[in-house]
Amino acid sequence: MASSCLTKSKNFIIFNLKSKSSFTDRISAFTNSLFHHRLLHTVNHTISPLLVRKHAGYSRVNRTDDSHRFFELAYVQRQLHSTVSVSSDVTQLPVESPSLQILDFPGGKVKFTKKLTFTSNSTEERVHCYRVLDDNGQPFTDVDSLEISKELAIKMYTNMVTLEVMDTVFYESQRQGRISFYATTTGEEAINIASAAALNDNDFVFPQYREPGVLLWRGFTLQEFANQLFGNKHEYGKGRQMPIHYGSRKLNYFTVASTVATQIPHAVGAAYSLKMEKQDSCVITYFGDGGTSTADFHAAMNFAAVLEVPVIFFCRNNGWAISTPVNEQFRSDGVVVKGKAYGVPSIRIDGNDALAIYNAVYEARKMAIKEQTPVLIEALTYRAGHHTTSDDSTRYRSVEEIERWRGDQNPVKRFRAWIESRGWWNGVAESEYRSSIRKQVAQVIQVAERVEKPPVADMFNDVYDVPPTNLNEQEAFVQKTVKKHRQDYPSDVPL
Ligand SMILES: Cc1ncc(C[n+]2csc(CCOP(=O)(O)OP(=O)(O)O)c2C)c(N)n1
Repeated sequence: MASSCLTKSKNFIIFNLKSKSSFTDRISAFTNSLFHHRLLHTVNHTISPLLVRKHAGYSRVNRTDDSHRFFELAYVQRQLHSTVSVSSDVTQLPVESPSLQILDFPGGKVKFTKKLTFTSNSTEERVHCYRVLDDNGQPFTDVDSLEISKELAIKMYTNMVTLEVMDTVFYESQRQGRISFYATTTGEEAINIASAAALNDNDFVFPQYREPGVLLWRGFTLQEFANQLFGNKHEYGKGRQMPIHYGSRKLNYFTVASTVATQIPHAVGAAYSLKMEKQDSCVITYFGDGGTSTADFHAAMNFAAVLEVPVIFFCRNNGWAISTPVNEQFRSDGVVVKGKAYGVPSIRIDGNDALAIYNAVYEARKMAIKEQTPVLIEALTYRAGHHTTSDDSTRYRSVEEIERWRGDQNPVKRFRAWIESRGWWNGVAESEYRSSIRKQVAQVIQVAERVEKPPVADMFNDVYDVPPTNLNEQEAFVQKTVKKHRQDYPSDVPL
């Protein structure tokens, strides 16, 4: 009986190695027949090396199918062994063992299917967007349970207004030729301020470049912003970077690098160190929809998921990456679905609703720290300003589109409507506050403008402990050239 079954098994294997039909189904049918003959244990010990040997012969013929088939063979082999070891009475086994319906893969169990179906490239219904306030600033859901105090709400609102005013005045100063460059956060004020409000000051921030409001919330002064924009000697980067590349060691805000996405893997590394040190804090990194088209985003998401680090990936999906609209950026349902692919809990939120942002970041932070997990937030918003002062966005999108977002969807107006409906704010407070901030911003510009620039020598220090000779030579050359042509160089830059 045993030898006839062995012959049968050999024939079966040879047949299947030649056959183009589903190998797995045939293996399944074969093992079922073994159960039937009650000789599984005898065959099992003999069949394993046989399967592998036969397979080795096959692999020389067809390398592409090789790994597939090897996996199937090894799998069946393991299943046969485990079945025998589990039960001493094979008559008790069902005809179709459940273990043969499931692939016990190292990454988790997977059910087999007989259907040849590809996963869809799109979802019928897009992932829903969480919101708390409607377009008119009225509750879309239960606001009271969020327990937002009057003090917090006013602080959030006034910071949003400060950001708005700052943007307007600094933008104008660039147009007047007083600073070389600027980028506004127009349309993304709620993202900036409400996300910052939901964090703790000991959480680390790895920004892209459109999040100065997070610094503002943490106490970066208007003067500090202006010093950076004017690149004067009080600026922490010593005038080596373009305007808007803010940073503050004191406020746990890493200096803007503007490389769109390099901050994302850096954030994961920092979160990993927080995990190792068992800190009660997390990391947040901000990036635009354009940033998700880089390899850095994908590598960072995967690392974060596998290492289980407390990092919040905050994607400001503002519809545009300079002149590239999101529908030319990706074919997926935005960014939120990418979280699932990497095994990262994810949510899509209304990026123009301050309360939705606050609540989502607050909960994400709790999850990140308590469960030591990354979280992805996709905030749907709109870049209502030009990309930067080097851009004219009306060249690639309609004025009507911009106006619609500046009007109906304006996050500052929406939040104001809500605090006014609570009786916490009014028109008088509004105009007093705006005019006071406008004066303050004008004042810091005047101060920053008059402060001397960092010396030329600062271009050459802070990198090497002992500068290499070529750098010394370059510095000597610059000094000589500037001295020789003093009239061609700014007088407020000392040597
Ligand atoms: C690595 C890299 N590639 C390209 C650029 C040029 N660049 C600067 S901003 C930008 C668009 C980024 O768009 P997005 O990430 O959506 O952010 P948004 O400006 O819309 O806030 C590009 C391509 C860059 N700075 N760095």
